[in-house]
Amino acid sequence: MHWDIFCKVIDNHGDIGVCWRLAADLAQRGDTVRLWADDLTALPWMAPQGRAGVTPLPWHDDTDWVAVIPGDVVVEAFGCELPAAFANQMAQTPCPPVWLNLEYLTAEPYAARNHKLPSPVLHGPGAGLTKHFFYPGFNASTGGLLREPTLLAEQAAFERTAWLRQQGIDWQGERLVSLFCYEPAALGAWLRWLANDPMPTRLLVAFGRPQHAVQAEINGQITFEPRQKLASSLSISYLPALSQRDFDRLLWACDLNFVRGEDSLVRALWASKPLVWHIYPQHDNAHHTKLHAFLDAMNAPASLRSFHGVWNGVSHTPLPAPDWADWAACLADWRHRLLAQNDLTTQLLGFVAENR
Ligand code: TRH
Repeated sequence: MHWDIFCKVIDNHGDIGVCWRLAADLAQRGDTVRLWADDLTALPWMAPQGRAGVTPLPWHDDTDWVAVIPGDVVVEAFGCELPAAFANQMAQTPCPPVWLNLEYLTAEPYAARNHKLPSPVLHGPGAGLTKHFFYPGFNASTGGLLREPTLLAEQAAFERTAWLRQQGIDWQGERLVSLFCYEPAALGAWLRWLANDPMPTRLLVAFGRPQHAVQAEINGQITFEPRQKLASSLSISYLPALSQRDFDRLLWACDLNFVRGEDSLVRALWASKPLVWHIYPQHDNAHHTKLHAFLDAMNAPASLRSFHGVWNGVSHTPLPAPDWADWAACLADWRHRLLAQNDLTTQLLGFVAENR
């Protein structure tokens, strides 16, 4: 089948990150995809090799949509509105494409309630067609999570020492912690905790906002006591922008992953290591409810819940110490349950097959 996926980049890398993964997964399964995005600048580092079967295309206001014949399936990602001329083209096609609105990931109950709901288009562009909402999610009543058919085998064959060497990381067997976050209020407290822990840690800091946040803490605000312990307990490596493929491997290599947004969270779930999620903040604090729903779905133990509360600025108590064993058991158990549900791409393909 031929797919058209439309993506508007709001900020950060999650919108294009999710769309690219979906497009690449569809292509791996034999379909072809045109990925229309208003900002393609992340793809050269995120997917430097590209993917046979996926054609990234710029989505401009002045694109001549009348010249574009719609594919079999059209996905508008995260409620981005299709170009009016393209939607009208869809309505005029003798056998109109399946039209899907792929929503943001949440563990809140409305995802299951609204999953696959039809939305007839009564007027305006695309009038006469019906689009359907497709909700990714964490239980069998939702569309599931992206998980490529080859992911588990690649993970099983992964060799951490060799990969770290390839990245130029001089690993001496110390604990590895990845950091991909916005600007968490508790970052200073976490760096101090690591610096003062007797077990040596290497913090692998993702490029961009996490690096600026760490540098702001280190330069300006925190003092590590005693000084020697900084040298012996905490070392920091600043990473370049990795491809999505290597970003996955970073998560597999670490003993604890700090992730954010949507796509890195899902990848950290598959990595099956303890994780801490920095949720994308919303102005009205709607992310607080979303965070609690996520922790409930995970069956998070008390220490993981309170760590998340402080990390996300929802509570203002001191940052608790990680409970490594409890967190690892919780994540391993959740991954096991999540693997029992069909992945998002399989579910999308099933839905399209039923609705064409
Ligand atoms: O960048 P994000 O914060 O994206 C966010 C969320 O998607 C949020 O829900 C959305 O509303 C907002 O964008 C607009 O986090 P996320 O979702 O994890 O996306 C990061 C992507 O970048 C993911 O696909 C992994 C990829 N990545 C790499 O490929 N290499 C890297 O080195 C890093 C750090 C990330």
